[in-house]
Amino acid sequence: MTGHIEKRHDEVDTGPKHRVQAAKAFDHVFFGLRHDLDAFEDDHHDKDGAQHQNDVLGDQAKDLVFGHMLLLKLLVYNGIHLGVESPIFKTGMRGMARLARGIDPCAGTQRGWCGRVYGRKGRAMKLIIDTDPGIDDAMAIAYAHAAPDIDLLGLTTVFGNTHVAQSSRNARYLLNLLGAELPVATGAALPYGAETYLPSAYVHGDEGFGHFTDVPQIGADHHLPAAEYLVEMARAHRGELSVCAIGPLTNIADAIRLDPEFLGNLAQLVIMGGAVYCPGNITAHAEANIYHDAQSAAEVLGAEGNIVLVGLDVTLQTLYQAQDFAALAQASKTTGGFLQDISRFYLEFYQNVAGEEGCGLHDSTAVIACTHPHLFEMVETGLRVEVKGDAVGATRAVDIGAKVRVCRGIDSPAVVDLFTAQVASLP
Ligand SMILES: [Ca+2]
Repeated sequence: MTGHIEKRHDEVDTGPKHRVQAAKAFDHVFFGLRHDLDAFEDDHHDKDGAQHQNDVLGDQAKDLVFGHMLLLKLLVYNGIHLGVESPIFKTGMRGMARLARGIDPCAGTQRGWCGRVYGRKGRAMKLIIDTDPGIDDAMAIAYAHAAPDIDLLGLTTVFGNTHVAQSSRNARYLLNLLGAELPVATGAALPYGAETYLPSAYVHGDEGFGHFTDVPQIGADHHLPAAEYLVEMARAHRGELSVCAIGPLTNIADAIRLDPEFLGNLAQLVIMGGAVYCPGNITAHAEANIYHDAQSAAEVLGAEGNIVLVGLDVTLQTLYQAQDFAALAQASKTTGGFLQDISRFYLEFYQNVAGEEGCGLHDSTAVIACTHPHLFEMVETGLRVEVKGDAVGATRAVDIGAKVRVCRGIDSPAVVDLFTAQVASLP
């Protein structure tokens, strides 16, 4: 086939007959590829329908797609010469354009030839993000929306970077910007047992989105409170739903308080929080998400379940710099442009307080850990969360209690590249 295509290129002729032939050749290979990928997918599902690990399937599928890319590249190259017009051809072209820019050609493809295998949403990981948007939350949500291996089902909001009402308003605004019609269920306004809460406005701005403070109210919240929504969704998608918590853990603890089976019903709970083998960021001992509701964190991390902790041990190794945001805004005018705008405040904070040229991709790293655990080195350990005293919010490895997988190492260039590739594919 390859030789045939190369020969076609040698005989290049822009007449209508050749255009039709080239379009047919392209469609022929395209449908052949689709057939192969379908067979591949079917072969990689257990007889009982259980899905293999997404990361394994994703990597193998990606290899397969890349194997076909050489052939497709020749077709596309010839198609350009011949002026082929075909909707399928154009879908392939977008993938090729991404490849030419060094970006995963499947990035953001939800339908179409490579999305079919690498991102068919029906078989992608079902995910709910519990969030307090928040600048790096906005980045993480944009990533989850873009990633073809994630089926984002909804958001639950919590106090944290801002008050919970603003978390929900910001979440709805962001989803509207992304063109994602998803439920937003509002959760806890206060840490467990607390009567007041004061957000750290110096990190994420007065209302969560940096200098952008007149965020419009768009849409309405889901009728269920966050914890009830989480419990219902975990029951409805028993064993299939992942939850990624990227704010204080109050909603997650509330869900466990409502339904002791909640964690057991989840495929996994991935938490951005903690600093097990490194210093904290809000105090010398504590990471902010854990610190803001240490009691809830202690209950969640002490419970039996499939829990992954993505803390400062790894997230501070994934710095995202001003030039990264600029490149993102260049590739993705609406989403990348928005993230660049709101990140200015965040980058100033990192510069002024930490002396860092760039911000940690905290929340996005946790979302990436849901689908790409092979990019992390994890240790299994019990955890104790200090709930009072000077070290409140500290997360310490202990030999007793329920086991949590703590991320201790990370392939940070791969995580940063993945984030960029997916978000850059958005409008
Ligand atoms: Ca957050």
